[in-house]
Amino acid sequence: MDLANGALLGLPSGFVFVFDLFVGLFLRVTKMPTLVNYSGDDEHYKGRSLCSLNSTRLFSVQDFYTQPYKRARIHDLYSLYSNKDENPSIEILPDECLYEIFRRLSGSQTRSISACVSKHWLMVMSNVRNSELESNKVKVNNKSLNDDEQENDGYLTRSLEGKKATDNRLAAIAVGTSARGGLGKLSVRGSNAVTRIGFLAIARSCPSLKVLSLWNVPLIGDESLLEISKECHLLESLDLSHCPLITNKGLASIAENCPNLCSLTIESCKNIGNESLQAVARSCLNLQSISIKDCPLIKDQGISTILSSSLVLTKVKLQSLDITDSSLAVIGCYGKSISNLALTSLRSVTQKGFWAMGNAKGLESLMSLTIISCYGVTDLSLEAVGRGCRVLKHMGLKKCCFVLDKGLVSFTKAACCLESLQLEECNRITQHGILGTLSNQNSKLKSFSLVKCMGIKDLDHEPADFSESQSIRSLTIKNCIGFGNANLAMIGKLCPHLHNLDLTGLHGINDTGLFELLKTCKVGLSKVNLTNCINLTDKVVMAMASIHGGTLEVLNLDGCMRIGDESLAAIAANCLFLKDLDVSKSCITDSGVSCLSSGSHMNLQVLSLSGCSRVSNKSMFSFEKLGKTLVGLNLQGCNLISSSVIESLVVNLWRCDILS
Ligand SMILES: *[C@@H]1O[C@H](CO)[C@@H](O)[C@H](O)[C@H]1NC(C)=O
Ligand SMILES: *[C@@H]1O[C@H](CO)[C@@H](O)[C@H](O)[C@H]1NC(C)=O
Ligand SMILES: *[C@@H]1O[C@H](CO)[C@@H](O)[C@H](O)[C@H]1NC(C)=O
Ligand SMILES: *[C@@H]1O[C@H](CO)[C@@H](O)[C@H](O)[C@H]1NC(C)=O
Ligand SMILES: *[C@@H]1O[C@H](CO)[C@@H](O)[C@H](O)[C@H]1NC(C)=O
Ligand SMILES: *[C@@H]1O[C@H](CO)[C@@H](O)[C@H](O)[C@H]1NC(C)=O
Ligand SMILES: *[C@@H]1O[C@H](CO)[C@@H](O)[C@H](O)[C@H]1NC(C)=O
Ligand SMILES: CC(=O)N[C@H]1CO[C@H](CO)[C@@H](O)[C@@H]1O
Repeated sequence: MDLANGALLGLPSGFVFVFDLFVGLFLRVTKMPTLVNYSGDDEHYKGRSLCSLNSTRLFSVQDFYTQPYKRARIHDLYSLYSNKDENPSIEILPDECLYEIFRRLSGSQTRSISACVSKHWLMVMSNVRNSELESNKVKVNNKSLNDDEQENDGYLTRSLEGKKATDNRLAAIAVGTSARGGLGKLSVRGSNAVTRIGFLAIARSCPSLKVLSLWNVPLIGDESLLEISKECHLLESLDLSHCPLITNKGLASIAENCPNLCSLTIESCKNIGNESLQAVARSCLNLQSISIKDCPLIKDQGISTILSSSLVLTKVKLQSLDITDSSLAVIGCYGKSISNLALTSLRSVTQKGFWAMGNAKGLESLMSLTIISCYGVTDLSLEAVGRGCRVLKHMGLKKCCFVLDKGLVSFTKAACCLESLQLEECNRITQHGILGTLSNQNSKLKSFSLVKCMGIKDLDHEPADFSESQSIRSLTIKNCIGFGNANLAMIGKLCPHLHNLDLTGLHGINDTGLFELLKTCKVGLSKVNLTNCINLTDKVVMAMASIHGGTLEVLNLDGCMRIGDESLAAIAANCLFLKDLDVSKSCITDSGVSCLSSGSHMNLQVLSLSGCSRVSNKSMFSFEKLGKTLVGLNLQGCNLISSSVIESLVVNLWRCDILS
């Protein structure tokens, strides 16, 4: 058809599709057959009111609609449009009219194309509700939505960040996604430009929106949330961070209109207070996850209401809030459904609060508890928490400086289901606390981790009375500067069933201590991380290779600067199951790499040699041999390997990811 094909007529393509659209609209409105099928009969516009017309502005269009419809007319129109002196006539249509026209467009592609015509059209188009699209009316809405979801296997997602986040973009997203099952997830980050207009578009076009996340959008206020709440009743997750203009009004309106809300995150929103949480508590009976951080107006009343009224709440995170002991008591009484709880920097909560939380014994589903920077955690309150949380499996304590050894040991005795315990920067915990924790025979503890606990010193004598742990499989002692050889040897005796060992950054241990541990392990070690254990030498690595070579799968010796070629030779000879080896910043040379490559039974998949300044391009042949199994090779900072060698490796080892 020549009319639709502007190229044939030598017309600018922009003009043609506007025109095309316009003709299409006309036909649609007048219910005429398509132009291709034009029968030649004159038909008249039946005078159906398009919208509330502004007669002065609409005159010429009315005129056009009521004219006999003939090919000649259309050619007149061409000349009309192509006359540059006049405004394109279609622009004289009032928004209401465009709106009516746009909602009759069939097909998402047509709508998207029309939205590209101008900002003005885009804005009008984006305000057409999905439910108002003529082409959608035939479908049963909820059925088709569900089908689309399944097709997409998740949400249709759009993220806008920084300068890219504007109202026009939002409007374009609104139009572009409306037909594809609808936008499911929208996130806007760090924008000063988006306003209510953009959210109005999203709200109208995306009734299926389920996840909305707004971070650092300082100009967004309640109006935007009001628009969303009016249309997007399926919203399930709302995440607001650094949105200072949003107040209780906006959040309450979401709460009242979006009964499916199951996840709410509020961070650094200084105008959101306890009233909106009360609204959430009243209306959002499906709320399963709540995270609130650094909101000065949210106080005990808000937290208590929400925690005491929800029956399905499973995840709770509270950080830097001005709440007191009473909130914790409420959590302890009513938090029956909570399985994950994280409490951070609650400065006004005292020992009484944590004690009450445990003693109330209501936290009957709590599996995972993390407490960071809370001075209220003391020996007394920690033990109460251990007794109160009967099914607790994972516990993390960080920067809780009032917990002593006694409290730690009685907590682990009381929390009889505990499987993993992580302590970080708890500086009053000493070596005695560790031994007490590990030598508890009834414990189910599988994994124990100590990071930067500065109170730990080396044992001066071995305790006379201890019992082996039957359960411990994983042990991490990381960056504890005082931890020494005697501790390590003792741990070996206490934990004979270790599989995984991480001793990152222990400068206080050397071959002597590690060798003791290696000897006492009854089952083979499979993952060993000795990153930055600077005093270890080849001797202990050779011992490890011969004792644990049959089980070792991952070995990290990054930064063990005394380790060299002898270690690699022992590894090549003994560690047949090793998959991942890191000897970065060690003093290995080409001959070590060559040993590794001739260990023909090895099946190494990842090898890291970053910063090995003595490995040169002589190793090229070895790398090619290793490359038969390698999927990752790190050669960063190997200054003796020239770029031409790297290039040739990249070509020859095309299955392997090479970092250089
Ligand atoms: C013309 O219209 C008739 C009925 O309106 C339709 O069956 C036919 O397929 C159309 N032809 C073309 C070429 O579109
Ligand atoms: C009709 O349009 C004209 C020109 O755009 C405007 O001045 C006038 O207020 C409009 N009238 C109504 C009733 O909207
Ligand atoms: C949605 O679908 C369900 C069954 O699939 C039906 O019972 C319900 O009435 C539908 N709702 C609407 C608004 O069409
Ligand atoms: C580890 O090495 C440093 C210096 O290399 C030394 O001062 C320290 O005594 C060594 N520690 C042990 C336990 O060998
Ligand atoms: C390891 O350090 C201890 C001191 O903790 C020292 O007595 C011992 O000789 C060192 N062993 C080796 C092999 O350097
Ligand atoms: C070993 O520890 C270092 C430092 O904590 C860490 O970056 C690395 O991922 C660990 N490696 C393995 C294999 O666990
Ligand atoms: C090996 O490296 C040296 C410098 O480190 C370079 O001069 C030489 O050309 C390299 N050999 C090959 C084959 O790339
Ligand atoms: C008990 C309590 O703290 N209530 C407060 C809830 O928040 C509003 C302000 O947002 C306060 O006025 C209430 O006192």
